[in-house]
Amino acid sequence: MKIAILGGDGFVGWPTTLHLSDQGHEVHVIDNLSRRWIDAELGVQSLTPMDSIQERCRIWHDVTGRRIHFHLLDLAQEYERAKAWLGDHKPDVVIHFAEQRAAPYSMKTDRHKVYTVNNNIIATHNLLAALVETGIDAHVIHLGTMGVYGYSSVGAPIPEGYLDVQIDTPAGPKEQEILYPTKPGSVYHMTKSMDQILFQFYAQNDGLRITDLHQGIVWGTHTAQTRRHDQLINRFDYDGDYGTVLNRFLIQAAIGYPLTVHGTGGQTRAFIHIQDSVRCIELAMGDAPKAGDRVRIFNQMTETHRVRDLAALIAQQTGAKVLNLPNPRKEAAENDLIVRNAQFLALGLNPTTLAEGLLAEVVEVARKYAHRIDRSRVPAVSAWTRDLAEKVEHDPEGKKLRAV
Ligand code: USQ
Repeated sequence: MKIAILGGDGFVGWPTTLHLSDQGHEVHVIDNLSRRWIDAELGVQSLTPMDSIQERCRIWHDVTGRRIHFHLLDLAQEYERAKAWLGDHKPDVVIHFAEQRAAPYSMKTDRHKVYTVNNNIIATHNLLAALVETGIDAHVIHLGTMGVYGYSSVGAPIPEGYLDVQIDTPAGPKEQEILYPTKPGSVYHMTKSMDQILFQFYAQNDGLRITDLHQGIVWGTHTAQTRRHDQLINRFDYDGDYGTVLNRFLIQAAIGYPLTVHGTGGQTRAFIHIQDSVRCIELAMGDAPKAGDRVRIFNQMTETHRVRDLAALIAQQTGAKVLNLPNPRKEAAENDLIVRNAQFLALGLNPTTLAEGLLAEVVEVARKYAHRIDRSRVPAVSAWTRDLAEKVEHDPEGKKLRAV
């Protein structure tokens, strides 16, 4: 199949690109390289040394003989070029990763909020409008987030996207299926919640065939394909804005930094290993909805964990210290989470869980590249409100205090 991967240079986009190219598909990466620009803005770099996208594609060709085609294009800002590209290439599948994906980055300042909303929502809408205009019947697979459901305790398992409700009508109670009510916890999560409405409209109005993957926190770094050459290595974020909790704890353990647990660490979240993430995208591709179907929604996660339990597990395995810090985020101190993921299991997903020994692999990668880590970028300092900003801990290691 001909596949366009929008955002194919990113943390999940790149391994997905390699995975699908390895399977013999014709893969086109469309990316504006914004993630690399944001590294420059923040003054951080991936823990792992990343080559340019052009060099990565060249190495892949050397290793496998397969071509990955790269197109520099900004989906949110270059609507006409994006439409022309789609019209010329007529992809069978469009996988949409082209969104700013960090909650803390989206909450840094008003400028970051505006950027995240403009980029994410316009990118999604540009894609949908261009598909309708060009008449291309591609299967759109979007990387959404578990965070659209919110992280408060509901008590009941979270279904895959839709909720059966009973409403009172003059003729008596009536059953109805609705999109699960969203409760985003950041501007980033809010944009993904709004994407859902765009998808619902275009599926119903124009018969676009759309799958929305509500993904949990991705952890790990290598996949079968990124392992094949040093220069195919995936990016790995550890900083306070882009690093996600489990990967952060693992690099913190590797460099003797205390594990930065926010508050009591009572938040329970959904997780998925990067290898399963790319496999799920392949499975979703093989199970496309038909024109006129409702948006197909999968919960793309394999297990749930409480943040403090993860910290305790890693501390026990590595001897790291655990530090409870004031939480820079506005979120419940504690939540429970039960999630349904039966659809991917039925399609043949065989989950890679924390128990499989891969935690040690990440610590090993972190130790190998530890010299590239800037410890001053480890603390998470983007606060959700002005009040919380005043309480943020900028120096969890207590370095400045010791110097005094
Ligand atoms: N946390 C800590 N210490 C840290 C970092 C995070 O305790 O050093 C806590 C946070 O307060 C939060 C939880 O860990 O309660 C998860 O934070 P995170 O940064 O790992 O994840 P999040 O901001 O939710 O975002 C990430 C990805 C996003 C994806 C989302 C899936 O950046 O793209 O959509 O995970 S989910 O969390 O299921 O919504």
